[in-house]
Amino acid sequence: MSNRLKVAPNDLSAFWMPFTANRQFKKAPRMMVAAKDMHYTASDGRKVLDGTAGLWCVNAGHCRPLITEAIQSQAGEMDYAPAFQMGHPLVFEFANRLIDIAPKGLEHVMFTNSGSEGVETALKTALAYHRAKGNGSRFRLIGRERGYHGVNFGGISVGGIVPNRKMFGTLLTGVDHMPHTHNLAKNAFTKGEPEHGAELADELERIVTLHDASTIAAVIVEPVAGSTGVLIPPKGYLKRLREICTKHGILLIFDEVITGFGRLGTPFAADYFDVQPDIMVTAKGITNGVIPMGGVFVTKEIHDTFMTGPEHLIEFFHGYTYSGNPIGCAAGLGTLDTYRDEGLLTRGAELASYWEEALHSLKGEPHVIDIRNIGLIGAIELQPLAGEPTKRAFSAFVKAFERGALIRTTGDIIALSPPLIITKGQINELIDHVREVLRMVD
Ligand code: PXG
Repeated sequence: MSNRLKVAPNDLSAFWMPFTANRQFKKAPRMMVAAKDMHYTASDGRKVLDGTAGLWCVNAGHCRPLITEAIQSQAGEMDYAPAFQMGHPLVFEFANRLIDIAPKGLEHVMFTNSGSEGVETALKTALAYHRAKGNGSRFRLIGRERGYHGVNFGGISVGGIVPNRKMFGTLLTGVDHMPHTHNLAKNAFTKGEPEHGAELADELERIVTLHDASTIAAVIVEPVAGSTGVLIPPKGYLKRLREICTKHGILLIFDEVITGFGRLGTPFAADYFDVQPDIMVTAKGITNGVIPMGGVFVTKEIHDTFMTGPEHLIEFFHGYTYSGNPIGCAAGLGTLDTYRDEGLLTRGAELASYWEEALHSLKGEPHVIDIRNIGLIGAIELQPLAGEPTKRAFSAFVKAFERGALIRTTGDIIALSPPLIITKGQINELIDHVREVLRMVD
């Protein structure tokens, strides 16, 4: 470790960091060098409580033995096997284990290497499905304002985060967006699902009327929007979206990249809201964030639609060199074993009310204009500094890190999503860190 602790700032120029203020970071780097369970170790030796499960992915906590051992042993046994026209046992075992816990109706899974690739896979599957059914006129894809579906062209096209889109030309054509559901005037400080806003699902009817259902392939939403600052669906909203999609023959895609694998206290958000999507995108928690991987789940109806024609022909011209690679599958199986042995896919339900009370105890602290929560997700929205949006929350993030807690900010919203192994004592500790930094920042 001693070597790793001595990273000098003038060594930092080669790496162009993702979604980072590079110049600011490189002047005052924040480095992690080790991790175990609920904590990181920073490069100055301090322990940092992980309030964000890395980036919403380390659901079982860090460096868990079953996952580490599975990767180590697979790396020595078989490192890679070709993914096209060849197989290896682990990928089939992993797929079966995933389908065992998947929401009802989702019976097949394709593998990717990230959430962004999962989104592209889902959108392409939707288009190809309709075409295979003889409905090639269904080419439109509908997303939502403030949606985040990764950073590839399909994902940013259906996504609704302006800085992620505006630099990149015309994007996909034939895309439309529903309005987001965030409404502070009506729903501020709601615990759990907000009362107001289910009627916003009817905006999909308006879009259908505008374009005609016969042109629309799919609607994609995050059941709970994460990256944009934790937007929790109003009561009844997702069920209404499902009804409208079904009525018009439109596929409903749930992007469960952050909600999948126990984040809401159920295995998936589809279970929590009792709404069945046609396609479900997952990543992050699928391997506890340890090996890059994603899984795209589809119904039997979608899968079987492709399984026609001569058997020697490839049914779907899509896939990646590393789809279901052995070490990723080993990590995934170790992850599922850990979730199962420790009951982590439902542990959030036991902690949710404690988490909710702890979070909402921040009401009345400086700058706080909203607090929202669901499962083991929390958000604290701050009044932006006049003329300097994002600065206040970012300064809270830096101060929290210095004090020993990792939080995440987006805009002027603090988002919290700890590993599902967090204890009540650690919830108190995390919230106390946030309380202290709110009292410290300008
Ligand atoms: N869909 C959703 C809903 C996501 O949250 C992606 C797709 C893309 O996944 P990949 O694996 O390609 O990054 C995501 C990713 C944050 C944060 O702090 C969220 C994500 C990534 C990084 C940071 O909110 N979500």
